[in-house]
Amino acid sequence: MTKTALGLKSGKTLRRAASLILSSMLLASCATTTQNTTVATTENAVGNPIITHKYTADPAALVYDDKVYLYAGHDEAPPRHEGYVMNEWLVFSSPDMKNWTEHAVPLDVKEFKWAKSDAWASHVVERNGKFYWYSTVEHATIPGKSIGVAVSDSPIGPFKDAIGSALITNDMTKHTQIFWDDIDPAVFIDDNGQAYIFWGNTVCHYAKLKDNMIELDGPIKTIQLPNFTEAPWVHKNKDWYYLSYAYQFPEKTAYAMSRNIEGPWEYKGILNEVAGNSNTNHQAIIDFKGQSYFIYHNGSIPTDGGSFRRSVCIDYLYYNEDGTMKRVVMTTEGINPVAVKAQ
Ligand code: FUB
Repeated sequence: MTKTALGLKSGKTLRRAASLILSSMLLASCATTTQNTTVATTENAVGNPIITHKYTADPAALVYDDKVYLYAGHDEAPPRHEGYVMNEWLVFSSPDMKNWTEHAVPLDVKEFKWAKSDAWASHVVERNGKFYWYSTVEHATIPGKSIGVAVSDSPIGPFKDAIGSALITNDMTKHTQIFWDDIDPAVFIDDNGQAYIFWGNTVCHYAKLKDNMIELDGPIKTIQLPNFTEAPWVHKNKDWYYLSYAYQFPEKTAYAMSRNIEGPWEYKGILNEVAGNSNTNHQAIIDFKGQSYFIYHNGSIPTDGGSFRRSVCIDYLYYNEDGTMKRVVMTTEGINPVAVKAQ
């Protein structure tokens, strides 16, 4: 384990502190275990960030078979290091959004032999019983960031490179001069089975995917969105498509809506404010058991948390009657009202 966060909840009850100490001892005793480690129980899961023994960033979530799978990048930058150090991705699962189990590391940059570093933002989707993990990495020979795909028969992996080369490289997108515009994939499968991949930094790109999920199907297009920085996420609610994204820098989250996955998209405003102590925000949006959730990261873990040592948080998401989304209220107590009452 890279870090425990006993200091995080200081000021709460002794009982709670004792519970945290016990949990940390349990975590410490599991330090060399790579399989199915319970990282949070009803006792200590309440509150944001939801994971405190490791720094986790760029959440993506998948609802499958009555469970939520949370995929995240692993921020490994040492204290005071101002830059991303990210070599692997992590996976956690939960039957109830409160109790989270950490599984063995499912994917490492080294799995992509053609890549050299940077396990940046990613997204996992399921199709026909297979799980496809779209991952941002730095390409070893084509200058710039790129997107690879790994595949597994299980949502917790292990995942293997599905292509043996990148799906998207910087030389395929000529809309900007920068080397890091091909990041942050988000895949959406429409009701008619057509899959799309969205991605980008400063420019929002999208393209169709073939049924095999590992080839683009047609041209790369762009979407004009005000102050688009990065981190697109597409979801559907009733008859509306939503495209949320990181807005400006430091990042808020903004969103647009459309009746059609291919647009036109109408900008609707800010969904989430700048997340505490982090210049990035990186949202995922899911519905689970009748409730909508907004998953993001902040830099709130004392003393070393920050923009390069981030932590995943979850808060509720609500819709208005007209389909627009209410602004997210970021909380420290998180999404467990029963346990909050018990404090
Ligand atoms: O984690 C590295 C980068 O920071 C991600 O790709 C962006 O979305 C931002 O969160």
